[in-house]
Amino acid sequence: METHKHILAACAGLLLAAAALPAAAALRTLGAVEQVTTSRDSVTLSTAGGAKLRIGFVTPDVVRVRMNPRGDFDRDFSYAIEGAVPRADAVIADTDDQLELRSANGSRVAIRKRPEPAITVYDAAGRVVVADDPARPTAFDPVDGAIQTFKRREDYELYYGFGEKALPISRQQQYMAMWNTDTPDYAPGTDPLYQTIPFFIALDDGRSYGVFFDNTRRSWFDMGKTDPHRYGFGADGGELDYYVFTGGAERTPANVLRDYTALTGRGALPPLWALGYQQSRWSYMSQQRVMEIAHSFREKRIPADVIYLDIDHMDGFRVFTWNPKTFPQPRRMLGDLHAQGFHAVTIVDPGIKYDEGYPIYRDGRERSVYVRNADGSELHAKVWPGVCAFPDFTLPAAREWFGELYAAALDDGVDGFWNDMNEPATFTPDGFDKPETNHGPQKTFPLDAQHAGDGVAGPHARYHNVYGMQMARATFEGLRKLRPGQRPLVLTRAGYAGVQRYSAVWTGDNSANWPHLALTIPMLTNLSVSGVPFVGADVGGFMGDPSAELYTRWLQAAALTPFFRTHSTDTSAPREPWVFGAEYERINRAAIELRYRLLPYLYSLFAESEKSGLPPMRPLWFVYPGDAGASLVEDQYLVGGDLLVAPVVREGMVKRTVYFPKGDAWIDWWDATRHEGGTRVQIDAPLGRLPLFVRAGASIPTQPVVQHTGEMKSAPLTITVAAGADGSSRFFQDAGDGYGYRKGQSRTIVVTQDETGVRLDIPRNRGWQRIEAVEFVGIGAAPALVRIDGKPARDVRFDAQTRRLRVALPNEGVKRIELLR
Ligand code: MIG
Repeated sequence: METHKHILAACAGLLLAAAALPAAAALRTLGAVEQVTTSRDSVTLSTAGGAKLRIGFVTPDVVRVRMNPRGDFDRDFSYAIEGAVPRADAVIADTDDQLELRSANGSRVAIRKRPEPAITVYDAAGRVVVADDPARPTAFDPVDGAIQTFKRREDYELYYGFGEKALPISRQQQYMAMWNTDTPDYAPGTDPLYQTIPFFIALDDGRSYGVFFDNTRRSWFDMGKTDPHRYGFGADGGELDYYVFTGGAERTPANVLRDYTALTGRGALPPLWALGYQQSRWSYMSQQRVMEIAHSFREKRIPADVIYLDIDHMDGFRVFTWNPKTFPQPRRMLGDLHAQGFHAVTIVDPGIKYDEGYPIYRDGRERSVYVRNADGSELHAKVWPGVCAFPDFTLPAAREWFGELYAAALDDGVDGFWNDMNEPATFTPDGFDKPETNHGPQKTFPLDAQHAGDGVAGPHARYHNVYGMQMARATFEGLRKLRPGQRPLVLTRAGYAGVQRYSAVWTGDNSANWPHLALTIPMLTNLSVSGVPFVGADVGGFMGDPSAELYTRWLQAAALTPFFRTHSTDTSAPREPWVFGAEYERINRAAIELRYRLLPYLYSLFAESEKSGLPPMRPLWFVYPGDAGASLVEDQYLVGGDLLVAPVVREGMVKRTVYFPKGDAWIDWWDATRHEGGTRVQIDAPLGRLPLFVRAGASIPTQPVVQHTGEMKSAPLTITVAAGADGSSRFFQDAGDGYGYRKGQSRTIVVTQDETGVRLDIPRNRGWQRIEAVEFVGIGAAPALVRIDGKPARDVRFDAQTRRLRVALPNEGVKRIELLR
């Protein structure tokens, strides 16, 4: 905190005395470049002030800049990046005042040598991507090690990403901190929250670039708040190590995200069941209650796949135990759940009860896996079980040890795991007599606690932000080893850049009010474009009790978000989809059914995401960067490229305005009305309706309602074709779990639409969901004749009310369907 104020004060000082650094500032600049060493891919510079810089290409579209004020570089290691950072050759020119690096595709970096180093990155067309602000040269604090850099800012440039922020969709003119924090009941605007993802995508005039500041200490971004003409970032210490993603020749956000996730990893395809509806609360207090809930879902025919067991399933909150009184037969309970098509997820916190009678605690101590105080003693802090010790997840042996602890739970039949409290969060110690604030320093480990740092031991200040991610990693890697044939479901509250390699993320302790519902869209879309595809918010709002209307609207809004779970706090009223009365129950069921009808599409998007890094949930600007009308839309989202969702997020509203992005036309899912791109239209949204639109030209797989994903295998698919434009779509099918899909055990179906109908390319079916029909939505009237591979189709139905034309396929060998007027 101190350092921050310090740097900000220095900046404010700079504003007053623009000519030179004021004497009051403890910040020092680097000084002129004195020595240059070049290699095939980078330049290494020494400055008059004793700093070292290295600038080079990672790929022809990605630049890496490193600066260490202390004259030498740290170990080149990153928790965000798996393996070594790639390097790409550059053509380097060194003249008297300037250096220039040019990549294979023409992107360039120019480095001015005097009076201070100033770096400008250009795209292949010669346009400036990122430029150091010469008025605010890169600087450091020689006393405490803080570092910072400022870039010039264009007036209309917008910034997205930054992981998990309770802020409006674009973060221009915002100041944001990065320090993983347990912030229950956070108000919109609260910063920081649980996750640290120091990456953003900029958008100006239809062109994008990205910046990733890879520093695990407390860091900050000032995106033009102090001065609209510049933005900057810095950290309390460490290196100034950052990447500039130029976005390639097209300068698209998709290219930026592809390159960022090529570096930091991509979320793997989850097991199909994890995309079903999930029901949670803190806590279902007994085995019997859990079974009652499961039965109710099946009896009321509300589809669901997963039930969560929060902290009360444990014996005195000791992780990896069961409460013998309330959960006396966990195996039987889990077996019964499985028999009904449910999967179960249990919570696992990092705190291990300091209790000599608890074998896991003793084992951990004997193996020296716990975090230590500065004096070398075992760190103890209070959390749910009382005083606890905490595995040091930056120690490989601790990760391995912790990962193996999941064996017993898996053997019992638990299917997935939920890592909470891993910011890490702690309770205030006994006798604490200061005000308890959301960001109080007592809420985590002391900054000088000792971590192994995967070979570079260091204080908590350095490793705090990766603690949660490394816990999720321990869980993920443990599960992969223990059940190599199954895809893990891990859910984590805290994380750092790259967390997507291990886990889904939920947005923590949100609240049961309308502003929080509205906030889910900017929060989840920004997390998505921060490289994390599997994201969700507690449906209904964790803290407090939603009205029936709020819960229903929330369920609808969340029905097509990647991670779809109702969850609530311990003191909240029951919150299952049926508790608000018959009318709401009917509407809530329909919202969940919609999810299941579209699940084959959603699943396919996850398969695509593993390959491309593109998230299933997308903000409008990301898909339509050239449409200025789309850039600040934060009450709508896209699912993949083909579905546009416009939930009602305000109380009492039964109509809402929907913006249709330019360049495509959109067909109303419910009544097939066509809307042209670039228009803003009032849409009816009675309580029972989620405004939903499909892009003309797109084809998406849909299925009949199933009660859980286990029923999908025998559920035949319908390809829903949004008529009115040419287009080609593809979707993916496989076994729904395991890794066969990485060895070719999957198929990709391609549907191509033109003026006369569709062409189908359906590879041989090796046990996947059968395709039984093609349904055209958005055609004005029934065609005079429908032909399948040249012959009149036998089974054709036109529903005049929904304007859907359904054509049954005699078999999967069909190649072409023609609609003749
Ligand atoms: O101190 O496990 O965000 O989802 O229900 C609260 C109890 C601890 C915080 C999580 C919440 C969970 C709760 N946990």
